[in-house]
Amino acid sequence: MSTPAFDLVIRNALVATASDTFGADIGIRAGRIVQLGAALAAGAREIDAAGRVVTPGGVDAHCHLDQPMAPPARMADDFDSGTRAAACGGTTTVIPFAAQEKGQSLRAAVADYHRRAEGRAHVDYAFHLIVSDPTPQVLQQELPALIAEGYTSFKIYMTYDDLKLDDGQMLEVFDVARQHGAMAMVHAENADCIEWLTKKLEAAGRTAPRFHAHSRPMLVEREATQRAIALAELVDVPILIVHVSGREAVEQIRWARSHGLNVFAETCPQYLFLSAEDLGIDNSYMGARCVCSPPPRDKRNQEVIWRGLADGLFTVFSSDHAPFNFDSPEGKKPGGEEVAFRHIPNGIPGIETRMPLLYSEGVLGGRITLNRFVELTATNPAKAYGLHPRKGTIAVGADADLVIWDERELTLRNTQLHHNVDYTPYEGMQLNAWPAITLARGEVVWDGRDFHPRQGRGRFLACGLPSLLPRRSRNDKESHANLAD
Ligand code: DUC
Ligand code: ZN
Ligand code: ZN
Repeated sequence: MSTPAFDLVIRNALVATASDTFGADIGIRAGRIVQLGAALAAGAREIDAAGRVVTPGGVDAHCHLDQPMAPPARMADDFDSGTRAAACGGTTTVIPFAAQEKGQSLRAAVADYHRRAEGRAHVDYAFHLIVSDPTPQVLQQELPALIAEGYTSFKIYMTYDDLKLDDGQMLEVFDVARQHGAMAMVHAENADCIEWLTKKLEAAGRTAPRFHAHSRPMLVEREATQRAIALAELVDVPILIVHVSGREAVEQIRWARSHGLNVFAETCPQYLFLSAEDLGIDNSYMGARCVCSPPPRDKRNQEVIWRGLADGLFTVFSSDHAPFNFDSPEGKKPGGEEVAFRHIPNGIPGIETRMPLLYSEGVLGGRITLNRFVELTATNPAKAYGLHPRKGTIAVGADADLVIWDERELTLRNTQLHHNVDYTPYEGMQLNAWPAITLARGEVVWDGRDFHPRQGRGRFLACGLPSLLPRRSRNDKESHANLAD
């Protein structure tokens, strides 16, 4: 008997990419897509996807796994549980953060993060860097060398005492991104405004979780977004504003785009499906479960975010999975106590629910097209961080990272999820879709009922440069920073 042409054939798929939807069989060999077409030859294994949509596996370009925290805080998910949950929710590539502590070299942060990931991941992963201490050594040597080695994106913070950069430092980091073609991601909230408001709230005894949202109103995000845009314009560098939460920040980004600036934007499920009320309408501590930054806003802001997803304003849709248990001294109750909002670890889980939430409410709810769903959850994040076309699309030569969708009604329960967190903020939500099968480089990792573990299956991906924009030519307009004449 002759050997089969493929290791696996997915028959009768309704294939959706960022640009097209078409019927095809998908032929897979050695973890890659090698043929797309009608009536492909037999595979060693076959899966019939008749009547089902097949999309690229998701690329979750903003999630936090096993990131070192100041004690007693500790993330509930590491690379084992985090990538398990990702796979079961249709995500086949994750990009968490190797975070530099002040005083630490970036190299040391990267080496430590590799140790945390090595041999543990079930799906492929790359790293963003977090630059919190841009010393001359970091700016002139470490960052350029790391970019060349495949760490081509870095996040900078405008808030959080242990992470924030001032405007001068932001300009320096942006300049490195410009010189080397890397992607700078910005957490845009004004630190001084937050501190001033927090002190006022504390003085008035307003320390329940819900006051977290009062301490970070839209204005603080709007101001920081505008400032980040101005700084990037000065340097003449593209930037990506992460976790955009509502109208006023969206307006700043629209302004920037209308003035020809390359400002990209990310949003997350919490800004579509949660509101400030989820932090509590009374002083209940249950609201700590939804404490994240920026905080969820209100219905009107949710609508603005939906519009931005539909009309192209947003480039990527990520989870910002930042996993802390609710009922834990390492999580939302530091040291076992119900604490003032300032001390509640920021972040909510969402790595497993990101794709099904947007498919259900966005695609099946008629708010975005199927192709836009693919663009936001897979293709654009792969392009923004230099992983395309290996990741983020269904094409000959791409990795066989695929989701076969099951359009059925279900009620979301934390007991059914695969993260290590003791709650989901979306408990009880009615959804209309969940992955029937997730394939990671041609292997079934999730079959709709069971997870198929293989720690170490996930490999580290060195990233290329972002490919959302054409490469700069030498004749491009010079930046304000170029003082040649
Ligand atoms: N905000 C962040 O900036 N990062 C992690 C989680 C959060 O809420
Ligand atoms: Zn952030
Ligand atoms: Zn984050």
